[in-house]
Amino acid sequence: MLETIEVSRVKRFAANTAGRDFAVGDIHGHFTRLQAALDAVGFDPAADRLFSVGDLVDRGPECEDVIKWLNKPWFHPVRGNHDDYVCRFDTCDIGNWMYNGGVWFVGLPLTEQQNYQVIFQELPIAIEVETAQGLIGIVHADCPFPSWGQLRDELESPESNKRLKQVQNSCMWSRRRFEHQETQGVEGVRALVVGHTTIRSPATLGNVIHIDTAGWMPDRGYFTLLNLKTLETIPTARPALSQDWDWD
Ligand SMILES: [Mn+2]
Repeated sequence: MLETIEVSRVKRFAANTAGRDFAVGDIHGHFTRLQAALDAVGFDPAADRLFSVGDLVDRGPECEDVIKWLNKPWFHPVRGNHDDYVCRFDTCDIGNWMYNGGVWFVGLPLTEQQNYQVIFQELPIAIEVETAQGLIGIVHADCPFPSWGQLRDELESPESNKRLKQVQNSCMWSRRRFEHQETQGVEGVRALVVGHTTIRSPATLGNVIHIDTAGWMPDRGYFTLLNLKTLETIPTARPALSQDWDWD
């Protein structure tokens, strides 16, 4: 596979000269539905790569399949706020996590929980992918700075643990940009790809592309795949869904 340079919180990928690169929104334990979306674009595991905005687990029925997916050499997720619960399972507010879909984890044997924790702690907060047209940034929820370079610096060389925690939490939790419909975008990247905020169809604010079209909500959503070279989304139009009326 292509060479990667791994640092603790930001993972860089060289351009994919062999195949296509896609990004997908929040998965939440729906890997069968994700595979169907990949099949629909003729995803080639020998050449193509799939980047994920994280939230791999909670809520859906196939959370434990995540280990199988993390072992696929072409699957590259960042850490979402739900993945971060796994990283902090022994110190987080378990009641709050269970309320938000963490029930699958709570009943696992302690050694298995610890195994998940070790694996999930390797998930980077940010990914950057080179394309012929420029660098693509990926975080779960938001880049809390006007430039990608500043985010990279803050994650790689934080001035304090407190500051790092704030920055990471913004990357994983913030809905500020979408709620305020901010269009100034992020300097230093061709595009920033995010999930976390569930939307009816993909939305672009400046150069920030929101792709969580709720593939993890049966009947209400679908998986959008974003081609990182062309920035085209697939499917190109929202498919007919049985509970379309359920959206605001
Ligand atoms: Mn999320």
